Amino acid sequence: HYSFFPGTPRWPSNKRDLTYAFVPDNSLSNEVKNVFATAFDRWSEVTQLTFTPTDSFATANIRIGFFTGDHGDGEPFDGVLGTLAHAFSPPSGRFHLDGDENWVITSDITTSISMSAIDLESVAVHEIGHLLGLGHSSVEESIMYPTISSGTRKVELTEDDIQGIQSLY
Ligand code: TQI
Ligand code: ZN
Ligand code: ZN
Repeated sequence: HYSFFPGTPRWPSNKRDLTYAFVPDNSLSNEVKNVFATAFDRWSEVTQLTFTPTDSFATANIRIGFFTGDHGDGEPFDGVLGTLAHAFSPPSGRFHLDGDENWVITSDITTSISMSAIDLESVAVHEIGHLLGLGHSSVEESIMYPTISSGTRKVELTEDDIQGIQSLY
């Protein structure tokens, strides 16, 4: 079953159109940016929320960046595997990914990826759930389940994820 963070933080009802920016903007390919756009779409399809990219990271609601090791927020990354990414509950909008991971991009669900490779979209869909206020779920098939088997791609929201987000928004 789905869960929320303590106190059930969420984006306020007058803030359902959210913007996101990549920091630093010039270092990411359009292919990578498209993966995030697709991941955001999966959540906007089942809610009233919209997600729009912006170049102005000073005003963006959600800030996405790749960092390695200690990057100044007290939650250092740890090199290959271990922690892959972290996102903070609303209205923080901080979404950091571990630049040391072997990130892969594939749209092909049948492609098996090597053991140390991490499917970027799978992690993005999970972390966006956290950015929106979802905690972890006890349903193993759900996006918000706290572990994923290595070499797995999991990007489709389950009924549990949808019920969770629809009870928040
Ligand atoms: N990062 C953890 C996560 O996002 C960070 C974390 C630990 C956390 N405990 C938390 C976040 C409690 C919110 C609340 O869950 S991770 C997966 C999964 C991670 C793990 O790098 O371990 C995914 C990031 F589910 F596959 F294990 C993304 Cl998809
Ligand atoms: Zn961080
Ligand atoms: Zn998580």
